[in-house]
Amino acid sequence: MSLVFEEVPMSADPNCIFCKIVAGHIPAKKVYEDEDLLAFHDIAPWAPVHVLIIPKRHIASMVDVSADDQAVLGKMMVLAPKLMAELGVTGGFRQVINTGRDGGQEVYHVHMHVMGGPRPWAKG
Ligand code: DGP
Repeated sequence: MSLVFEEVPMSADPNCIFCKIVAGHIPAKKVYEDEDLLAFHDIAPWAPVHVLIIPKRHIASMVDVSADDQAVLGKMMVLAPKLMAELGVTGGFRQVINTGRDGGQEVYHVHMHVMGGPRPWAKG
């Protein structure tokens, strides 16, 4: 007789602020949501329009991504220009992912900063 253990994916970290936003335990100004992604306005914007696009599944940083994450990371890239257009950004935008201490990452849940609006604004 063999025991079969169901694999439980590590999809949320109870200590992660972005997982709490995904779960609705912390409010955020959401601009997009589907089964894989959430996008919301950054609480401390560097640009006139500054949103964060995150995978709902907890991935601590870009050094933790695997081949299984390719589709969701691609969705984040494809969503960015659509969101900027919806938010009225017409002159272009920047996409930034900070990774690790030396990359300036403060929140350890993968997120893409998408920043647009009239310049000048700080490069961040
Ligand atoms: P980074 O340095 O790349 O880890 O950027 C983290 C960003 O997350 C930073 O620009 C501020 C933003 N942020 C941190 N906590 C919250 C929060 O509770 N709500 C929102 N909307 N943004 C947050």
